[in-house]
Amino acid sequence: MTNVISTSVQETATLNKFEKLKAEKDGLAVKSELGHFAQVGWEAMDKTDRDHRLKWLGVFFRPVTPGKFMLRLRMPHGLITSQQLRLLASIIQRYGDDGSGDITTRQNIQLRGIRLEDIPDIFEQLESVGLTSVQSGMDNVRNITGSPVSGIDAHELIDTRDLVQQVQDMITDRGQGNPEFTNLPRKFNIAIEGGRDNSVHAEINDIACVPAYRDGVLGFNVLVGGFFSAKRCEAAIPLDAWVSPEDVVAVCRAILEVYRDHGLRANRQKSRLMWLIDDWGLEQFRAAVEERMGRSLAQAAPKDELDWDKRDHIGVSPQAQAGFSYLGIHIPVGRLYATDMNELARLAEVYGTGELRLTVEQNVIIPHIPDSRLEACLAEPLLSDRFSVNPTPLMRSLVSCTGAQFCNFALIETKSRAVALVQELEAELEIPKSVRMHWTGCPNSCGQPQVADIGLMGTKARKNGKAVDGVDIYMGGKVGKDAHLGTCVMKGIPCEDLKPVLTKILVDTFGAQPKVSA
Ligand code: SRM
Ligand code: SF4
Repeated sequence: MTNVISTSVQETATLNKFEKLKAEKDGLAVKSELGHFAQVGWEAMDKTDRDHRLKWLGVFFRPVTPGKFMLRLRMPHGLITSQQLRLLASIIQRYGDDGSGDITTRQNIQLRGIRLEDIPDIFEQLESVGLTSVQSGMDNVRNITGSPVSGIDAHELIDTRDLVQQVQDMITDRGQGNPEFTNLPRKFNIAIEGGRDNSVHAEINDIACVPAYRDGVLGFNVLVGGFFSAKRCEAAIPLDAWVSPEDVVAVCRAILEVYRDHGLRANRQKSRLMWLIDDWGLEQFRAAVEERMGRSLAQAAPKDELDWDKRDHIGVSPQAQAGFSYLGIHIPVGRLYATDMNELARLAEVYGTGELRLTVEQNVIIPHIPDSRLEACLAEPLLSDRFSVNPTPLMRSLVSCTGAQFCNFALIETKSRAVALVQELEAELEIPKSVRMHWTGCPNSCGQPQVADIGLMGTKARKNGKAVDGVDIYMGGKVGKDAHLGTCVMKGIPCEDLKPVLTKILVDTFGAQPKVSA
């Protein structure tokens, strides 16, 4: 497969390990070798193909669980049908206790326990229901996010579902894999928001399109360069450009091409888009984007329309369509098993139209429930025995990255610890309103601690002269309108000492009170 990156970039950059492996062979090339890998097995196959290139197909070797791969799908806009969800359930079901799924912080699903020899068959099945996992890892564009209530939100400005699909189709050549965009300098995030409440955390994406009126016409202001990394975190900055919905695909393409051909490649710590913008200055960057588009960009509208607090969509909400509601179901830290997926699919079919949506808070929404069917739906055992539509204040907003259970970068276990600690805190405290706690197992910040009311980032702390599991604590993250990033307020708190520290924060800052025992 040809690699379209210009040779001059390859020649001039000091090639680090990742640039070398991409230059030697495009990641997508492994698509035609899956049969061979299945034959030789994961232990004998080429290590670079196994550990790195397979990620171009969304297949992740997990050093923590060797031989049991993770499959990261693409779920544009977080939209999924009951048929698709049932297929995902059937895929993990065959792996027994090893099989599970996680809803990710990008409205997406990752499957666990996958055997390499099953991948060709799984890919065929995914294709048959219109799903793909292509280009979901390494130096590719991640799942493209959009408001989870697009098309059903009475206050929505632009229905972005089609646009997000079009951008994904452009980047992945309709899910077949597109070598034009498989050798970016680094990962890349895109969000397209059409609602008023900034449901997608626009500010933490490399490209964010946010709704804005220009001369009375509704389109998008374009923000660029938002990202988190271990070394640096930045909110996106205005490109000072406004585009109509028809130009969204073109502007995304132009920015990606500029980034692909000019992004910094020598040092992976300095390869995200913002580093290029720093290097060139915004004016030069904007001019390069215009050149790629072959026309000048309109100046940004003076203000955008992100003027609401962020909603979490949990529980029942009326839809734009009279007589219908959507139901937000809380999935603790996004973890799903095959039985959960099948039950959620069943609920979507019985009470809705078979459609489901995923949120960046790792939850599920079932839309299109006739109001006359709500009572019966709410009485379903799944919503009392397993999940909730009215969770407790801390549990409601709990988000967590994968952590040590499956991720080799993790410095601590996150998901199970996050749930256990919330249960302990809620047993002792009355908490007047939801507090958004985000856990992330290492400084890569997949769990977005910087957007949280209280963010917890895994680290190694010292206690009695020994290294123990610990966290750095972030506070002050603001989401929705006027979003800004929180900052680190405490460092190196041992996890075993965390409960009293969080209790004090919840009491001092969030109005929590000790529960009066009966
Ligand atoms: Fe992430 C790498 C999981 C969202 C920043 N991320 C990883 C890897 C692939 C590392 C690895 O190979 O083990 C993790 C896979 C662990 C596993 O087995 O699940 C991983 N990231 C995740 C997910 C699953 C966390 C979650 O539990 O939800 C999210 C998947 C999203 C998706 O569907 O594609 C996830 N990662 C994020 C986000 C949040 C976001 O996009 O809003 C960020 C911060 C935003 C950003 O990227 O700017 C994020 N992940 C990173 C980074 C740091 C990037 C950097 O520029 O340095 C890495 C490390 C890297 O790329 O070198 C990373
Ligand atoms: Fe893994 Fe770290 Fe990302 Fe958590 S934040 S999923 S531990 S890379």
